[in-house]
Amino acid sequence: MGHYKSNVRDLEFNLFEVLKVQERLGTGVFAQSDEDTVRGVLSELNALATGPLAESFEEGDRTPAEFDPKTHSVTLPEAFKKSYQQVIEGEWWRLGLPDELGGYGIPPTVVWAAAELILGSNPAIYMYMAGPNFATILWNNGTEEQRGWAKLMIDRGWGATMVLTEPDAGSDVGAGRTKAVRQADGSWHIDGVKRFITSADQDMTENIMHLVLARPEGEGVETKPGTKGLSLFLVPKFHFDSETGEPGERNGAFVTNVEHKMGLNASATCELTFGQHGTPAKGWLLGEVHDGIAQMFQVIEYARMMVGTKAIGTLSTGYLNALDYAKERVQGADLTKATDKTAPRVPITNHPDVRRILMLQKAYAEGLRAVYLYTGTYQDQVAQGKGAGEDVALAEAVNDLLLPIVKGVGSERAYEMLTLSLQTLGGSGYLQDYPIEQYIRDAKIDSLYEGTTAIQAQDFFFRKIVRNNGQALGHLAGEIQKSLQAEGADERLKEERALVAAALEDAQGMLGAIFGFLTSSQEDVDNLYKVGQHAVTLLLSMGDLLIGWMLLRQAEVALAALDAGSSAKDKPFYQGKLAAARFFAKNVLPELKSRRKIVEAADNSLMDVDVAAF
Ligand code: ST9
Ligand code: FAD
Repeated sequence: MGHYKSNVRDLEFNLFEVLKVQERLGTGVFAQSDEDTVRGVLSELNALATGPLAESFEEGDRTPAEFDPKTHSVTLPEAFKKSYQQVIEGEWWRLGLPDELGGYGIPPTVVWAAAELILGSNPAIYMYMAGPNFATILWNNGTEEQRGWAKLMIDRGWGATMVLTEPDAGSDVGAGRTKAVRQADGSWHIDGVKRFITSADQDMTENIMHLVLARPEGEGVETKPGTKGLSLFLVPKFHFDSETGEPGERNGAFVTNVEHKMGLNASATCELTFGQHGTPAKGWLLGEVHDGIAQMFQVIEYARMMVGTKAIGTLSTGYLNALDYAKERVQGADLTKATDKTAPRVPITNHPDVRRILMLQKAYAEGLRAVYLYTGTYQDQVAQGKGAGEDVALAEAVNDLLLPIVKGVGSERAYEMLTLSLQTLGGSGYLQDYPIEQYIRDAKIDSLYEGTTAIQAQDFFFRKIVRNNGQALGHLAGEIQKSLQAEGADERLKEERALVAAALEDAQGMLGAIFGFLTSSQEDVDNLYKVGQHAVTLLLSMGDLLIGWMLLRQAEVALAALDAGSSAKDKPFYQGKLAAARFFAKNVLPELKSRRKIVEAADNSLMDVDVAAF
């Protein structure tokens, strides 16, 4: 038995019973797919994920990627490579491609549901599958010749990387010093050292296309500071025949170190050095335009959604492993019989505190899954609207608003809840006999890469709310209000509905206070520090509000299904939906009130503390 416990029933519940993805299938850009295709995709991929993909999860951890400094090469464990080959041979990477590049015309909601299965069972495999997906960046932004390279990347199964970070440029990408100098043949020589680059070498693909941010300089090039001065260059590991893709000479981009990490050990995290080992690192400007950061953000937006989905998928399997254990583990007497030393010993699921931590894990795992899939519905709208030539500005803005929640809240809560998954197993959870300690180590990275939580929170407030004039947020609040006030709403959920309404009010109050700090910063610039102090609280609170709302919507669907007479198999599933919504509304949402009070009472005493006093 592999470690991975998927939840296809919940994926299908979200897709078909709550979000009604079937209404979009078979229409417009999704004309190729129908409900059977989608159920088939999930069921086939589930078999692969719980079987062959999960199989090498542990070995990838215990036998990490190996680095040979003499050849600048990385070798991965055999079992891991076998798992990777199976997902490649099954052509699962096609799921994320547009039709014209050989995709299946499946809505993004479904693609993300499918992605959860790979990301939950063996996330490093997903990371190495970047080639075809990143080829779409060349396809969408490249010259005619570069669009041909995109096809080669897909047809020949190349790997790909996103290369931003440098030793002195992490969150602050604009501090990057790697430079690019134009050559007479139109190519560029890249020079510099990048660090922490995922998949920068491996022994599974014939070539790797690095998507590199560097600062162009030289005659006729205007050198600008910050992110706006960066351009995106295509730097292959091997030069290749532009027509056939046949690899030729080695290019001068060499892996010069592989990091020893806390987790996600099968995913090679590399230092990548350009042009400093006797061979020039030749790159080609993407699309022949100096618009690197905007182009790279097309990759980053995808990767942020992926990281959130990875965290949430890991939490889900962590919870389900903990649940299985708890049902079997017998320890102690029922609390009501605790004084009777001869009372029968009971499964730990009888203990109120074990129930508390299990229900908290369940509510967050299922609530966050609902949030990422809900985000996917806006990506569906964007794809469908673009296909029909419609204005998709609002759907794009709502998707943009939700991304830091999926990524920032997903990663923070998943890590927090996974510690409760471990706690459920008692001392056994601390052992490598169970997968949870690895889940925790593998999931910690999710709040760090693709922008730390602090960066997500600032992105959420400054860019996605303030710069958008609150339009996307207004739409979302309107959707919540609308569903809370819907006619004929089930009276049995009245209390939960009131708690979600109160949470919405508290979240809006919190936002109002933070917005006030921003406005007053025009008179006293230090008030910006108050925004900075509380941005993460705002992000996490908005996340809790969305989770509470999603769980309530699910409970409404579940109640209707129970009323209609659900099967014996489905009954506990729907009852579980009700229980999670009730628990979350009563035990988590009221916390927003005190968080709001804290934010409203913000001062800058924290900023006045001398660093020496910390
Ligand atoms: C990393 C990689 O960490 C981790 C692992 C990757 C693995 C990849 C594997 C993928 C696998 C795929 C497989 C597919 C398989 C499919 C199978 C299917 C089943 N949104 O605010 P300003 C742009 S990588 C959009 O002034 P600063 C925008 O152009 C490293 N665009 O920024 C803007 O201009 P304008 C990740 C945005 O103060 C311009 O930037 N590193 C956004 O100069 C300037 O904006 C990070 O994430 C946005 N949200 O710089 C860095 N924001 O305003 C984190 C900005 O005119 N740091 N732009 O529109 C940040 O994000 C900083 O906030 C900063 C600040 C760098 C943007
Ligand atoms: P720093 O930016 O130094 O941050 C340190 C702390 O300060 C954090 O808590 C941060 O939140 C906080 N902080 C920094 N600036 C601010 C601010 N302005 N406001 C508030 N708080 C702030 N990069 C790539 O380019 N490609 C990859 O493929 C890639 N893969 C990675 C894989 C792994 C395993 C790791 C560990 C990293 C990877 N990265 C990659 C780099 C990753 O994106 C960065 O580590 C991340 O963006 C944070 O940068 P940093 O590590 O330099 O931290």
